[in-house]
Amino acid sequence: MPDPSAVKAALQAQEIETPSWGYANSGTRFKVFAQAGVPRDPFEKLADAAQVHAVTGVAPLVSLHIPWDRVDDYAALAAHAADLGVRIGMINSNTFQDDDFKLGSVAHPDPAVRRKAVEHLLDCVDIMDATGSDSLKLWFADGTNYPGQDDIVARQDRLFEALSQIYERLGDDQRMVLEYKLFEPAFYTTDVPDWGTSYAHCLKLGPKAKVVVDTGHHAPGTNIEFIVAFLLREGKLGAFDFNSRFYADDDLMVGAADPFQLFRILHEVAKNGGFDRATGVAFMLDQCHNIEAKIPAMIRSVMNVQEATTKALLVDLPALREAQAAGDVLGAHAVLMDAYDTDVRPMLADLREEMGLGPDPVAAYRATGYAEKIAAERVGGVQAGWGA
Ligand code: RM4
Ligand code: MN
Repeated sequence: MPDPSAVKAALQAQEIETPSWGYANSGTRFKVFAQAGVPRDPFEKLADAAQVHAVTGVAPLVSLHIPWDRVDDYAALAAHAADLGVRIGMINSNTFQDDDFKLGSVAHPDPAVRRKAVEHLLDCVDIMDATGSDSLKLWFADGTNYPGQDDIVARQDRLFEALSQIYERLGDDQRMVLEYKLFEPAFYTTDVPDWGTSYAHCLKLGPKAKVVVDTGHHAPGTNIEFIVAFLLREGKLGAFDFNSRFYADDDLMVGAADPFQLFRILHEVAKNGGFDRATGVAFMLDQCHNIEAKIPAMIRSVMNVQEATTKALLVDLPALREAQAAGDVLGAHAVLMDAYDTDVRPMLADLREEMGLGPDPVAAYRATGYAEKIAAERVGGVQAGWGA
C-alpha cells in the first residue's frame, strides 16, 4: 500500500479552485431562488470563498467570471483576496450574454461581432495581468440550432482565427484553456462540442493552450476517464470543471451523482502525474447551488474531491501493474476496488487536525456563525447572480 504520509503530503499540496458564481444566486431557466446573505459584489464573493478555504485548507484559489465579476480596480480585488488568504484563479470569459451574440461570438458570421468577442477576451487577459491570474478559461456558447443555418467549416475557421489572436496576446507565464460542451445553448451544432475539437485547436495553437474537461459536458455513458488519460498522455489536460450531472449540464455538486466516476477520473490523474504541480492541471469546481446553502455546498464539494483524491492516491500501483502484466483481470480490478472501498474519512480528519483545522469542515463552518452574520449584514443592494 502507498505510504500514508506521502498520501497526506500530496493531499496537503492539492489546490481546489472554487467558482465565484457558485456563491451567487443561480437557478434554472424556470426560476432563480434568492438566498439570504448572498454576496452583492466580487469582494463579498471572495470573502465567502475564503471561508471555504479556512475550514478545508485546500481551496485557496477563486475563479472569476467576467463581466459578472467586473470591478473598477482589479489590483485592489487581488489585494483583497490576499488579505483574506486566497488568490485569484482562472479568469472565465463570457461571450454568451450579450444581445450581439445571438448567432455566436468568435464564430459569428459578422466580423464586427467577432471583433467585439475578441475584444472581450483580450480584456480578460488584461484582467489576468492585473490580478496575477495565469489562466484564461474559454467556453463558447457558439453553434447553430438548425441544419443549414451556417457553414460548419467556416465557423471553425473563424473560431481558430479568434483563438490565435488571443494566443498571441498571452504572456510567457499565461495560458488559455479551452472548454468543450456537447450541446446547449446551441441545439444542432456546437462549435467546440467535444474534447477532440478542443484538442485539435489547442495542438495547432501551441503549448500555452490546453483542454478543459467539464465533467457535466458529455453525453450519458461517456468514458470521461479515458479522455483524461489520453489528454494527460499528450500533455494537454489544462483543467477540470468539476460538477455532477444526472441528465444534462446539471451543475450539481461534484461527487454527488457518481462518486465512483470521480474516483476513476482521479485515478487516471494520479497514475499519469496530474497531481504534480508541474503538470499544471487545475482542479476547479464549476457548480451552481440553486436550492442548497452555497458555502456549505462548496465545502462539501471540496471534501468530495478530496475524498476521491485520497482513494485515488491509495491505489496500490505496483500491485495493479503486476496484476495487469499477468493478465489477471479480476486481480487488477480488485486492487482498484480496494482503494475505492477504503473509508478515507478518518485519514482526512487526521490530516485536518495536523493542519490545525477542525476534523469536520462543515461543522467547523457552522460553528463560526458566518452564515448568520452575512444574512444579517448583507441587506440592501443587489444580490449577485447570473444576470441571465
Ligand atoms: C458553462 C460552462 C462554463 C461556465 C458557465 C457558467 O456551461 O460550463 O465553464 O463558466 O457555464
Ligand atoms: Mn464549465
